[in-house]
Amino acid sequence: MFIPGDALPARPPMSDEKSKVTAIGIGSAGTRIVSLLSKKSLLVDRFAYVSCDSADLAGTDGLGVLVDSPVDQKLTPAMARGLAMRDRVRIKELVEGSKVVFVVAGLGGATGSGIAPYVASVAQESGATTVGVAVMPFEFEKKMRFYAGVSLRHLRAQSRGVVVIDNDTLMRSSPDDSTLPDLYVSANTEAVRSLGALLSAAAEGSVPVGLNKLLGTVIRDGYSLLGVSTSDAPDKAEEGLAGAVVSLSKLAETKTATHAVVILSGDGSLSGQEVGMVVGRLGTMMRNQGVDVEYCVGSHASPQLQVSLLASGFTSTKYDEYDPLDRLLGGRAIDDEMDASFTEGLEALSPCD
Ligand SMILES: Nc1nc2c(ncn2[C@@H]2O[C@H](COP(=O)(O)OP(=O)(O)OP(=O)(O)O)[C@@H](O)[C@H]2O)c(=O)[nH]1
Ligand SMILES: [Mg+2]
Repeated sequence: MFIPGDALPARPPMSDEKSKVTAIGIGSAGTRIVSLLSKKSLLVDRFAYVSCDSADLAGTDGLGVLVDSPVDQKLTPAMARGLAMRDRVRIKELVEGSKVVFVVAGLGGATGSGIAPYVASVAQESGATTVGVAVMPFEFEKKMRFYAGVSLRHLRAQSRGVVVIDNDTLMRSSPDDSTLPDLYVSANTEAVRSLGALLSAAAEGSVPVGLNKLLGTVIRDGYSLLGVSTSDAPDKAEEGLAGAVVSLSKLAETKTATHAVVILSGDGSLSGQEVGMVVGRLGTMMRNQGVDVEYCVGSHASPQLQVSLLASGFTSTKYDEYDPLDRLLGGRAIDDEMDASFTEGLEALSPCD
């Protein structure tokens, strides 16, 4: 059982762990995705979790910080962040000694949106190269867009790069009558397949992208966006790649990307020629001959080919509209974190007449 504010279980000594890669899941979506990721064999050595909800931590296996929060109030992101600030020391312990930290959260709720940028700032301060992984709300969650947009801006400011994964992209293969928990399960499987292939260590039948190349793509001005697709057609490499480009084009103009990583996961029957075709054709499909392409190949049991496409350097994305404040301010900064230390949140104050 997690005790509020405690990091459990006891952290092993970190002195000899300078090259550690840590993944931290925040809030409900973040903890579920990182917990699933921890079951894969990856370049990640340490898995950790932060949430205001003990139910999120109950299913995890690793280091956890339960942020104590009032049970009688609906949290806002600013309140969640203010509460997490009291656990700074324990959060710092989660990232201590890490060279690279991935901070994973679904944005749009209170916990992930509020705490992910804070955890990223603590990780950056500890000297780790910090990468945010932000899962953006479903199309039907319009009310969550504002928090998600503001949090994405904060996460970007506190990280070296942000990988943005759209929940609508991930639920593409779910049947129409899926329940919300079903949608989450299939979205998480899809997210972990792509992230897992990106972060995989060398294994038989795989060509890992390598952490340096991955970070080289992700640490760009702007966001890295993920497009995904599957194919079992005879020309599956071509069809899968085209589908992934279409999926990406729903998030941003593919012709403005500067870097891309293609992630191919198949049953091992993919020929070198097919891989070469994918890498060679990507520029044409993205209407972008200048895009710099890396690739990695992972293996799985199904004959279906899964193609994920991570691209960065976009001049604008669909998420720019989620944060109208940023556009209104035109690059000028305001202190919109100022209510972080009020547990009541600004909306609890009486309006001025
Ligand atoms: N892919 C995926 N998305 C999820 C999952 N759980 C929630 N989401 C989405 O992630 C976004 C944030 O939701 P939560 O993660 O539930 O929010 P939270 O960070 O726990 O914040 P609270 O409001 O305090 O519960 C929303 O768009 C949700 O639809 C999940 O397991 N997988
Ligand atoms: Mg939650």
